Amino acid sequence: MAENLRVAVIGAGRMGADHIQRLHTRVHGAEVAAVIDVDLDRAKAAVADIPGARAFATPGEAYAASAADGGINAVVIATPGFLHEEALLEALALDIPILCEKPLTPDAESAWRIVEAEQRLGRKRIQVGFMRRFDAEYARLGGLIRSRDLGELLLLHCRHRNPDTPAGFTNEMLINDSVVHEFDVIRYLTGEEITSVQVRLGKATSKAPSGQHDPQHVLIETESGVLADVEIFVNAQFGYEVATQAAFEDGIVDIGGDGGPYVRRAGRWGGEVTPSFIERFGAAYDVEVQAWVDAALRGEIGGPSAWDGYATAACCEAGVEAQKSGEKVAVVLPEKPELYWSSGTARKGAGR
Ligand code: ISE
Repeated sequence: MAENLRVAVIGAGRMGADHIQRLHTRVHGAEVAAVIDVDLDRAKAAVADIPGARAFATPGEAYAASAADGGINAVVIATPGFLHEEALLEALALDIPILCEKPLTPDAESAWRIVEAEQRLGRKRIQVGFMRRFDAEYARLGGLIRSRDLGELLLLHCRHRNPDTPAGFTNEMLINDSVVHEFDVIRYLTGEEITSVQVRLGKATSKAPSGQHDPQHVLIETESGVLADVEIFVNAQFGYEVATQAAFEDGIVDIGGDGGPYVRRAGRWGGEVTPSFIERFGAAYDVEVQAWVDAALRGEIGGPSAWDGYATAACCEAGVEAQKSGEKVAVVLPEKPELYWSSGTARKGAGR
């Protein structure tokens, strides 16, 4: 692999623009070589301040230009999920490192096609953008669980609150777009696959757009019987909160509470509520992208794999079915392909 990753970013929307800035200004060992967006003007605007970076309307055009001059040797996919499969297959065919924003693809069947394509290639090229694994507090909690300092982990209580939802955010997206992170992080923390999902719909807020039942209560079980409950509340008004409480045999651990500064002024006390996931997870995104770049330069991936993307897609499918039926729905996975066995966890385990 060359000295620097020359990255094509596909999609210059909110997440794409964020990654472009990150790669351009904060990440070492990589540069933005191209930005691709169906809205060519948006792509051009995104590269305007980046010397040498080019704008294209399609990945095909960018790769064709690169075939002549070798301008691109890695790709970040930050388009909406329904466009991921095609972009992933194109990049896999080029055998270049890929960082794909979550979800890997919108459903388990298409996610499995990606897993199969990567197996045919014979090496892991895809890292999925589950950034919570790179958040310092989640990482510490993961370490505590693995160390067994507090005994066995028994329960996880997860709060996932957003101030509001963008236009077009459907009821299924509470699971597919938001709870998907909890599925991944529960798998990461426990090192186990999720075996069932149930969704309970209680009293709903009047602040949700029509079609959304908000909040929802999601109940999750893992292979060893760890129970996790998730409050997903995406029109919570007050601000952004992603927090978890873990109950162990010998203690309780909380992560994700509001951080300082804690200000006392004119007879009052208080601080600022985190406004959105960009502020809550900004540092985690930086660590994630740097880990991807560092690993890509060694010919590896530096985080969650296509298997993790597939397994969470299967959890999401069960979650959406559970939303509709109210029943506990089993998550049944095929055996993890050998390509994704890690040295520590062999056949089993959720891609730690
Ligand atoms: C959004 O896509 C994210 O990834 C955020 O982390 C999550 O909190 C939000 O619910 C999603 O819509």
